[in-house]
Amino acid sequence: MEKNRKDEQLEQFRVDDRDQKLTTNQGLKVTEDEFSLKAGVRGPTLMEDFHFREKMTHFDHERIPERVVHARGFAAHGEFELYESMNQYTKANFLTDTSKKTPVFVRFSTVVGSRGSAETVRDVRGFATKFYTDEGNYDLVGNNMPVFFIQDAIKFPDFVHAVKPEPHNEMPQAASAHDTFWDFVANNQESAHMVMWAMSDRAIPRSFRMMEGFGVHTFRFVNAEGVAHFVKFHWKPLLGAHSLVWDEAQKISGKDPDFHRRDLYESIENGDFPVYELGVQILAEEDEFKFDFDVLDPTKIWPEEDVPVKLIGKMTLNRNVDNVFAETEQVAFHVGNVVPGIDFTNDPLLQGRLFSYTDTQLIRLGGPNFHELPINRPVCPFHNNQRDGYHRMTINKGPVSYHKNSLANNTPATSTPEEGGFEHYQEKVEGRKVRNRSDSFRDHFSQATLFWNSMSDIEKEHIIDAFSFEVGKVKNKDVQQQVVDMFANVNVDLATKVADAVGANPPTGGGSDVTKQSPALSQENMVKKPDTRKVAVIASRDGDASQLEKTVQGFKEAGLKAEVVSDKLGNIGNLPIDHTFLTADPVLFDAIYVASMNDEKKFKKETGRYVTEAFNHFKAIGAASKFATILDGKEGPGVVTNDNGEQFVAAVTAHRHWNRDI
Ligand code: HDE
Repeated sequence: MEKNRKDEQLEQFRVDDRDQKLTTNQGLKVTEDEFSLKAGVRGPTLMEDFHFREKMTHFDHERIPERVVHARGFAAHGEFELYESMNQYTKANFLTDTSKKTPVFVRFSTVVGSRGSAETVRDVRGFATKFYTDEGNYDLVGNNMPVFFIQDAIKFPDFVHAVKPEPHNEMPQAASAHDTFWDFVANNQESAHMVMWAMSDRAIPRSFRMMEGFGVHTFRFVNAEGVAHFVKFHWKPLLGAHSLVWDEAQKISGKDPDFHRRDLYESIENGDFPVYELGVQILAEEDEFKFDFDVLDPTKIWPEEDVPVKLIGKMTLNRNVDNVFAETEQVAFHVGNVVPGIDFTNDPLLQGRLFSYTDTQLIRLGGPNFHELPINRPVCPFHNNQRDGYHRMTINKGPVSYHKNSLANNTPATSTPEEGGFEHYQEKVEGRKVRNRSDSFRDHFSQATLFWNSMSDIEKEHIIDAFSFEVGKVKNKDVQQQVVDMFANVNVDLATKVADAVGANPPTGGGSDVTKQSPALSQENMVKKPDTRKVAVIASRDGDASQLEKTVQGFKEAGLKAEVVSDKLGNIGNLPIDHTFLTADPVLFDAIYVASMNDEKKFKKETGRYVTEAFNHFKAIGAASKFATILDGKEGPGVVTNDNGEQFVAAVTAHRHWNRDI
C-alpha cells in the first residue's frame, strides 16, 4: 500500500529489533541477559550491574496512568476522502479539496471500564478521529450516541464518579448497573434522553465496524467570506449499525473479552476495510431559534427528518498499528484541535471539554511535550516559542524564543487569515456573569420520548429488559422508585413494566404527549449486508470434504466469513479446521451452519449446543438437509434446513430473526 504523509512520518520512528544485537540503552553490546552480576554464583547481586539496573528500572516505570474515562480502546489508521467541496460552508482545506486524501487515526473505546476490561459491556463507545490535515490536526472526538448525560461540563466529574466502580469496594467493573449511577440519573433528570440510548441496543454494538459516530455538540462551519453555519457531525458505517443481544454480550465478555478489537484487527488484516461516511447536518445561523429545543443543548439531537444528513466524504480504516502503546495509548485527542473553517459554539459541555483534554494529557503523558510523540505530530510543520519541559525532543536552534523580536526578524511569524491563520469566529457575546442554565435547556423528556417512539417493538422490549436488569441490580429501593417515577415522564408503559420487574410501585404520574417519531433512530431501518458476517460451519473430520469445500466457497463468495468448527483440529480435505467446539463458542459467530456430523454422542451434543444457543440469540441457523434433524424441530424465520445456500445467506444478512418463540 502506498504510504500517506502520516505513515511516511511514522516510518522515521519505527524500529525493527529483529536480527539486531542486544544492547543497553547506551548502545553497549550485552554479553549475557539471563544472569545478574553476582559476587560468587550463589552470592548477592552487585550494585555495579548497570545492565540489570537499567533493565529493571525501565520495567518498573513501564506503566502510565490509564485514561480517566475511555481507558479501554483500540485504534487503526486510515484515510479520509471528500466527495464534494464544502467551500460554501467551510474553508477547511480537507473539506474543500476533493483531490486530497487526508490521513486519519481513529480510536474506539468503551467509557467506564478500566484498560483491561471486557469490550462487550453495556456502555457508550468513544469514536475519536484525528485528521492529519495540511493545516494542522483536526480532532473529531465523538461517541456512538448523539447526545450526552449532562448539559454542563462542571457536572462531568460527578457523572463519572457515579458511573465508575463504587469507591468503597471498586465494584462493579465496566458497568452502570449499580446504585450510584442510577442515583445520579434520578437526581439529574437531564440524563433522561442519553439514558434511553444507553439502555438501547446501541450500547452493545456488534462491532466497531457496525456503529455510527456522532460529534454530539453543535460546532460551527465558517467559510472564506466569514459566514458561519451551525453543524453537527455524523459517521455512518457502510455496513449499517447493528447490535448484539444482552445475554450474548455478557457471555462474550467471558469467552472473548477482546471481541471488538479482534473483530477490527482481523478485518483490517484480511483487507475487509471498514468504511464510514462523514455526514453533516447544517443549519443557517438565522434558524437558531426555529426549533422546540435549544440547538446548543448536548442532550438534544436534530432529527434527521427535520435537518437532513448530507454525506460529504468517506473514511476507510486500512492499517493496524505497529505498536499499541506507542500509538493507541499515547495518542492524545482534544476537541479543541481545530483548523480554519471549523469553530466552537457556546454549548456549555463543549466549552468545558476545551479545558479538560489537554489538562488530563499533561498528567497521563507526563508533561507538556506530548505533541512531539510520533502519533500526535501534525504532518505540517510547526514552529513557535514554546521551549523545554519533560521529554523535549526537538532541538530548537538560535537565541530567540520570544515574540516579538528583531533578532530573528520577528519570526516565527503570525499569519493573516488569508495566509491560513486561524481566526476565531467573531460571535457577538454579551451578558452578566451567572451560574445558571438557560430555560431553553429545561425540557429533559420530549426527545427521550421521541427516541422511545422511534423504536421498533423488539427494540422497545430490549430497552425494558435493560432497565429491568440495571435497576434490578440497584439495592436501594428509593433509588429504584425514583427511576421508575422519572421514566414515567418518557413513557408510562416503559416505567410500569420496569416497576413490575424490580418490585417497585407503578408510577402514579408521568406520561408524555410527544407522538413524533424519527425513523432514522431505529437500527431496524439500517442497511443490512452479508459482508464479513461470521458463520461457524460445523463439520466432522470424516464428513464429505468436497461438499464442505463447496459450501464454504459459496459462503465466501456471498461475502460471509466461514470458519470451520469441529471436535478436533486438523484438516477436512484441503480445508483446515479453524476451531474446536472448545476453542470457539456460538456467541462468537453471527450464524451456525451444520455441514456434516458424525454419530459420536459428544459431537452431536456440542453441535446441538451451538445450534440452540444461536437460535436463542435469534441468529440464522442452517443445516445441510441430510443433517436437519440436529435442528431439533427448530423452525420459522432464519432456520434453513434445505441445501439452498442463497436462502441461508439471506437469513444471515437479516442479522437477527426476532419472531421466534423463545
Ligand atoms: Fe470526553 N474525555 N469528556 N467526551 N472523551 C476524555 O480525555 C470530558 C465527552 C470522548 O480515545 C478524556 O484523553 C469532559 C463527550 C472520547 O483517547 C477527558 C466531558 C464526548 C474520549 C475527557 C466529556 C466525549 C474522551 C479522558 C464533559 C462525545 C476518548 C482521557 C464536558 C462527544 C478519546 C482523555 C481517546 C476522553 C473529558 C464528555 C468523547 C478526561 C470534561 C460529550 C471519544 O479529558
